[in-house]
Amino acid sequence: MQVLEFLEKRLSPQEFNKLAALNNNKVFDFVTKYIELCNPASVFVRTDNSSDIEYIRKRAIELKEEIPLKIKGHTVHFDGLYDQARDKENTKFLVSKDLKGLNCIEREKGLEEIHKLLRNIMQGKEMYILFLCLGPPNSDFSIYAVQITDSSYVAHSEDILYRPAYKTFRENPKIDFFKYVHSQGELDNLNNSKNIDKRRIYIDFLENIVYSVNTQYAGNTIGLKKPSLRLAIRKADKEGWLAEHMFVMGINNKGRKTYFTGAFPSFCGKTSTCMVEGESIIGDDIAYLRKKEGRAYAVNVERGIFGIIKDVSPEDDPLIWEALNKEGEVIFTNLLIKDGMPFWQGDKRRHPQEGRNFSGDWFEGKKDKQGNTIPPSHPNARYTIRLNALANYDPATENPQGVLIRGIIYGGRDSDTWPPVFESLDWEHGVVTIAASLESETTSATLGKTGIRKFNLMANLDFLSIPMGKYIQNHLNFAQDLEMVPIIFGVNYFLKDERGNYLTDIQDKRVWLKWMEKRVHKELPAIKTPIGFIPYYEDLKELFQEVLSKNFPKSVYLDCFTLRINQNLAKIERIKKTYQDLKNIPEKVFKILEEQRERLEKAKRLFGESIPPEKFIS
Ligand code: SPV
Ligand code: MN
Repeated sequence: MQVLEFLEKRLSPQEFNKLAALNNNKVFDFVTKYIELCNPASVFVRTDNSSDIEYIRKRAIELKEEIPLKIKGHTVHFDGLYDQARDKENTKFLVSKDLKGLNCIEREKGLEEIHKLLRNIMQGKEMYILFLCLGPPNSDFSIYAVQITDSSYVAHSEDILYRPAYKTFRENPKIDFFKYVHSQGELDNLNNSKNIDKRRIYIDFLENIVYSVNTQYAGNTIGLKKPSLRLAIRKADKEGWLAEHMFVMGINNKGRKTYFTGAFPSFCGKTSTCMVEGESIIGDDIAYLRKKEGRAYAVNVERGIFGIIKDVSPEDDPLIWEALNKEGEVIFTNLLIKDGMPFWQGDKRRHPQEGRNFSGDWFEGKKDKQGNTIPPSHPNARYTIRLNALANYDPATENPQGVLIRGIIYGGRDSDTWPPVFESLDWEHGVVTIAASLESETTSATLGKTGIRKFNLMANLDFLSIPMGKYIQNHLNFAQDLEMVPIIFGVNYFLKDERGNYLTDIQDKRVWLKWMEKRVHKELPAIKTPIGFIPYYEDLKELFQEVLSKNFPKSVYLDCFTLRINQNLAKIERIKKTYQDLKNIPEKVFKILEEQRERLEKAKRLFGESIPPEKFIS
């Protein structure tokens, strides 16, 4: 057997035996191909054993991919100055026929390019091979994966974020799996990917492989994170389930726990929602949803969090703060380090004037080559922790059956249109006017102008790997044979008054969550408006008192929930235009948008452009 002979020659006896024990030809072929091509000096095969996991942690420090910090178990990793986020432009699907609306490259051409970049790229380096699982092990939700990488930081992060699966591979020699090949490429004197101009993330559906080269940022490199979401959306489309950019959380009410998922574009409060005090967290980023016996269930694909650290403070995020300040495994990325302590934007502490950050040695006023001031900590700086480091971790995360989903929340950054919380009229209305109409305003954390509204259906646009019409149709279909249909809600934490002041506080989301939980159980009435159901003042007043011990003035309620007709009409026009420009959008999308437009126009004729909730009480 040629492949095994090759592997025996290239690997040490110990590593070869680990691989050979899998008895899996698909694994042998895959790793052989990329050992031959990338040509590493050595290969390490990670089993589920703690000594193997420890080896990767140790290598990350030896190779200076991570620097140990003062608190035991804490390290920091820096990505290069120009490698601080997902590279959308260079993330492409390898296809034989262009998929309209998606960033594509002709498959043969893309494969040739990426294989050329990979040739000898690991010369002198160690290759790590990991066997992992997306979702809880031994679950019908789960997808298995093999990651090849030359970065010990990537391998270490994947251990924090995903469940190990070497044992499952060994027990199932015919196991099917997603495949990932990553290389940081040549490194500069700061240990950062040097050839950023040749940064590529190429996705090949035909083989279920994602290639990632000349980059270190986790959103580009960690195969099981966003690369896998793109492969999973495709698989879900074929098999009739949903792969979503969603958190999963339990909302508590006197001993009752009700599970919700929630989709928000980046920087819109997704992680901070599922981590609020008093509730429980299953996951903060990616969920798989399946139907079983007429009900919708979800699992978290991950077992850890790669969360934005900006604005994490003891007052606003006490649970994250606690997890980030105690002993235990934490990888901080792209913030400021001084005397072994991390500092970040919005941590509400006095900052040192100098230290080490993602630009190397940093000092106040340091500028990049373009003359822009380099901040001490990047707006997209992050922390990586295990979910079970959080006080509100929900052990149901590991349930292979998933959790029963009763509500789905969508939210974006919206200064003037949606109220802080509302409920769709029914599933299809929610899919079309909330999920598929999701927009978010740009922030200073992304390149370009701020305050520009960007369309982002289901907060999943960046990861869509099938045509948009098909994706929406799958959502419309999902509830068809459900007996217990989850209720779709919209939230907006960013609504402003006419003077530009936020109308709600950061903690108010805790009240919106409780309102949604009670609505799912039909315990509260609501006011029917043209865009959906909104809360009664009295109910919110009581909940504000109960949850936050806070008075909720009627004037604030009116500012928040007065229906802004013109803004809602303008939104429908924008969304209609977006979909009209695309092919094969289900007719139902236009029909439901049109019905909503008519309801809004009628209300405008009766009550004007700005309609307080009481006008809708019949
Ligand atoms: C996001 O941007 O949605 C993230 C971080 O969760 S990344 O891994 O970059 O996708
Ligand atoms: Mn995400």
